[in-house]
Amino acid sequence: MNFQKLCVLGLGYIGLPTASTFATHGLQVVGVDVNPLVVETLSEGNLHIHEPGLRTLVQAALRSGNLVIRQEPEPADAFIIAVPTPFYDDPGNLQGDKSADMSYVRAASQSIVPHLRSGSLVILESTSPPRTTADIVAPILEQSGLKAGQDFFLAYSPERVLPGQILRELVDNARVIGGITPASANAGRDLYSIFVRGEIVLTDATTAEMVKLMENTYRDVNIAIANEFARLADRFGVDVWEAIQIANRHPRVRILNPGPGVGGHCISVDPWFLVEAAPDITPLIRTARQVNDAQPHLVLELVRRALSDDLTGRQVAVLGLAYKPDVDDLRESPAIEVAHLLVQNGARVDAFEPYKTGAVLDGLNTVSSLTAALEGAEALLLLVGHSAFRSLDPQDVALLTPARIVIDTINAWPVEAWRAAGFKVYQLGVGRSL
Ligand code: SAJ
Repeated sequence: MNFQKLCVLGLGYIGLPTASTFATHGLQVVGVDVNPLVVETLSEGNLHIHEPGLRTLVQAALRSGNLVIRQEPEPADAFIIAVPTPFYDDPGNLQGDKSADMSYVRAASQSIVPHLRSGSLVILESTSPPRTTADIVAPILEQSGLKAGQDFFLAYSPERVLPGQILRELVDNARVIGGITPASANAGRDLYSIFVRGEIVLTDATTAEMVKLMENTYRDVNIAIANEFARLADRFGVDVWEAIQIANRHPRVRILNPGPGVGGHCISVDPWFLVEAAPDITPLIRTARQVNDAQPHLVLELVRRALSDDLTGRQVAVLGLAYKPDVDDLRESPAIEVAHLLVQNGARVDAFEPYKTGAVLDGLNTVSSLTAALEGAEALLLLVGHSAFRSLDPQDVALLTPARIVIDTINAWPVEAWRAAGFKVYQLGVGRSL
């Protein structure tokens, strides 16, 4: 198939890089966002999100004239839906499960209906529960009078890029394209092969939906077992980090890292799509989510232990608020939850996030420098493995703070060096203070 004009609905972390990349590869692209503020910001060449290299790419796409930003879709040869599928705590669910909000996917599909033509291709990229493409998107698009798979092509293609690496991974990663018919999958391949250099794997739409959810659920469950090992190690006086390192010498064992919890908008969310779709057959996936969600409480208990069971009025320097190392993304961050829990339990928190020094967070005192976090602190709590924190010299830190207690939740700091600098070290998953 030959494509000249493409409409991308949703200009977030995925939609915007995708739209811009197609535009710089010669396609006429209409980038659509329902938020007038996003449309205005982008039209002026500014960005509402942060991703390395994205500003340059968007500006190049706009300058070439191939990318235009609009609030409404237009007729096109292909449409890509990349809108959010957020999750919310379902008050009707007594087990505390979460539910997906598919209203943006529905609304985006609806907005395409008047512009759909015979021979058009529609691709859903938003992470969605199994069968969304066939059971939700197809019936909406068929309100046009055209039949999915017969008159127009319809496929699901998940994004699998890592925040911080989006521009490179968008091009280099293997891409799965699941068509509701084989011809739909082929049409999807023709579109993405305009810029994708990774392997393009074709399958059916529901398999592609499952693949995406399975990838992130697999990771979540594996982090959960690491977190459970940390609890066991703590109880039995074992150093979980040492134990994992030894276990991982086994050729078929690859245990992940325990930590303060699982954050971000993908791994902490996607497993719920499977639980919600089939609650009766997903006890393991649900439990893994609960284990990972409980980690911030374990960190709270560790800090309590380090501060002799009394948090009231104690000043804690919280190092890192992002959901993972060397990104500025605070979404679903367990570090933020830990900081809140400390405050709720009476501690005075100075939180420092080097990648978002200006962040204003409800109920949290954020400071704009490491020095500000350290002065006056009684304990340092390391929550995120940012390179700037990993490379701290404990001798230098000792000069900047009265604190002589450090709590390392991610095994980033060499215990001996910190001890030599006069600190008492507590670690997540280590059954004794050193
Ligand atoms: N984490 C641990 N222990 C580990 C590894 C990670 O506690 O051993 C934590 C991190 O600190 C973080 C969370 O898990 O809070 C998730 O981080 P991540 O780096 O594993 O993944 P994401 O959410 O940044 O990106 C994932 C990727 N999926 C997989 O690696 C299977 C990415 O390829 C997907 O595109 C992305 O989710 C997505 O969009 O779904």
